[in-house]
Amino acid sequence: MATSSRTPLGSKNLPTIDLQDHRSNVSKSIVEACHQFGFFKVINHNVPKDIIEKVQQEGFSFFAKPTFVKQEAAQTSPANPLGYGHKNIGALGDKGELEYLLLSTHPSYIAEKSITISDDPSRFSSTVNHYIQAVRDLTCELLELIAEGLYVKDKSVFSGLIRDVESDSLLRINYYPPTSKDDDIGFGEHSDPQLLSILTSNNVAGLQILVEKDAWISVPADPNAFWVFVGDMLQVLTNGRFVSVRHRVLTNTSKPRMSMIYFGAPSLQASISAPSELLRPIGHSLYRTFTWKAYKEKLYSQGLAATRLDGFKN
Ligand code: GA4
Repeated sequence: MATSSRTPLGSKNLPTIDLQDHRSNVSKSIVEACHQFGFFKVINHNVPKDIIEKVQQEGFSFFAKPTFVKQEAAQTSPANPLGYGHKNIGALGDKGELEYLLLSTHPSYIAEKSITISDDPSRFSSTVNHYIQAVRDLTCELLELIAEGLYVKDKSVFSGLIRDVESDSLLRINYYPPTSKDDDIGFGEHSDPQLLSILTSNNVAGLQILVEKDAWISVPADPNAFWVFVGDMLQVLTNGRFVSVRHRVLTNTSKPRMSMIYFGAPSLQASISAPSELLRPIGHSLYRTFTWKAYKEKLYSQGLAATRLDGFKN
């Protein structure tokens, strides 16, 4: 893993993983990208294009509805972050120039919520459920490749957390309308708390990742690819080998951007600790063992931009 001989990273040479490549190359390159940047692009994945486009269409038709209709799908209380949101992110005053749907990935939740989201709830549920299954499979495949590339014996040590039927994974559909000036904050700087996040968008850019202090890199739009972010939990599970990547979204004046992000999370009760192989060479865990539920509680007590893992160090 080359950290010293870094080529300066720019929008044109972001790490790209071709999933059709040889498996051993793929796992090596993913580990290297996660280690250096906590971020990479995936091409030639198996998520069917029509499934992606159908979810996007569902998103566009929902966000085009009148506000009073969208409010039907809004959160029921500040303690419940799920549902429709407009400009408010979390309950502590973070703002962004967007509208969004934040959904649990459980089919029963999707079925119930689809009644307030769509005029054709069964079409909405089946479209979204198909998409969730496909991106969950992609996330699990990537987590297995990561385990392989890190020489962890149990290849499903990370993916098993996401495959758990009680996994707390989320789907977020973000709609950024054109703003009166370029480069307003669409979604402010933060790291994702889960293991891996998998993002795709329409053909409108706006996403930026932070590679070094104050060095923001614009990520070009590519509707055929997924962008993958290392989250805080994968930082803990790799005992700090990977660091969760900070990112944000800026707006533009001309076209609406729509992104869909799947956040692969453990179940609330899952306890988060690195597998023994990854305790070497330091010989101990950098973080104390905690549950995803405990982390989530902390998460929602702090603002979007917080660096939350500091409070979980050993
Ligand atoms: C950032 C990543 C995901 O979008 C999210 C966000 C969550 C929310 O919108 O409810 C949080 C944010 C995210 C981190 C800090 C807290 C919680 C808003 C916020 C201010 C769904 C998540 O899991 O954490």
